[in-house]
Amino acid sequence: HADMRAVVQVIGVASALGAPGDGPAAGPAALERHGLLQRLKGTGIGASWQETLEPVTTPPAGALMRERLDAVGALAQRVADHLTALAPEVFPLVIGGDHAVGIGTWRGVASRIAPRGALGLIWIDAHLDSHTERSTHSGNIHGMPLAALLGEGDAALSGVAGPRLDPANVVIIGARAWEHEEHERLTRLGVQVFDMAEVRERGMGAVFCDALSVVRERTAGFGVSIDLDALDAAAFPAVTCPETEGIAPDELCAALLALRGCGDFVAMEIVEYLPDRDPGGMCADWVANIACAALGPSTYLLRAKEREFGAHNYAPL
Ligand code: HAR
Ligand code: MN
Ligand code: MN
Ligand code: MN
Repeated sequence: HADMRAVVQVIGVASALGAPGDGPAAGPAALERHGLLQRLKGTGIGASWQETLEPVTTPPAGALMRERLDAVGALAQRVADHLTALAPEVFPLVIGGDHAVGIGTWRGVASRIAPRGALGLIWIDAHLDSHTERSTHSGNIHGMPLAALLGEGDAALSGVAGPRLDPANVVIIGARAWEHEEHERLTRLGVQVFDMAEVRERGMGAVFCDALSVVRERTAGFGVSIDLDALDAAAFPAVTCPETEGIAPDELCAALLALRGCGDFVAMEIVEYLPDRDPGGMCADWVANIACAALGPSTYLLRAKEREFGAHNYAPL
């Protein structure tokens, strides 16, 4: 496939089922209004926004864990089914919603590529998202999606159709806030964590390069899940759980450019955008920069288009 990203399809998931407030549900519509699709097209790739999915049921505030797990599981199944049904040449870009939507995204993407092999996943996040309903301190399900994808915890989440991720094919980048139970789970399973201290010490570029090697080695394809709270809260405040001392937005964009050359990069997800905390749209601009850095045309394709149309007509970022 010479130009797989010719057919990026944006899929919004307007859900806050996993978050403590309902703010993240407004993320897809706000980013759409702010011109995310136009920015993607401006890089020279083909892109469309066909769909924004919504929760099947929304339990009332203060609902029991059982009811909330079932609602998140039902939505995840719907997202997974939607992705599984996409034409093979489509590259999905899922826009959350809180990070619990990732359960559906990555089970669906793993199902798509299952005939060819296993899925690798880079999880960029300030948090580890590896609690179960038994170990959680907050009760918020957006703290559980990675555990569920690895097959741990309540069957409503871990039993969503599609292959479980193999811990050997998963890495986390940017973590700096976690509870001991989730760290112990990842250590037991053998998931590699490039925490924020390591990013600071070695640089985002070097860490991202190592992460790519891990998720590409034994797999047929890999995805990238970006929780925007991985970014430094001072530069990017528009998230539910802001954490200081994070990745600089331009530093993330620079690293993501490496994805343009990866023919086995099969899907991306950007979650936890909170429009309430972005009155000027500064963070929405960063979300577009992030998507364009990762999904813009490969340098090879850009050079070909420059030869055809002239360099000034193509702005890769
Ligand atoms: N570990 C904390 C909890 O379980 C914080 C989880 C925050 N999760 C997200 N997505 N915002 O990463 O509540
Ligand atoms: Mn997070
Ligand atoms: Mn997360
Ligand atoms: Mn959050």
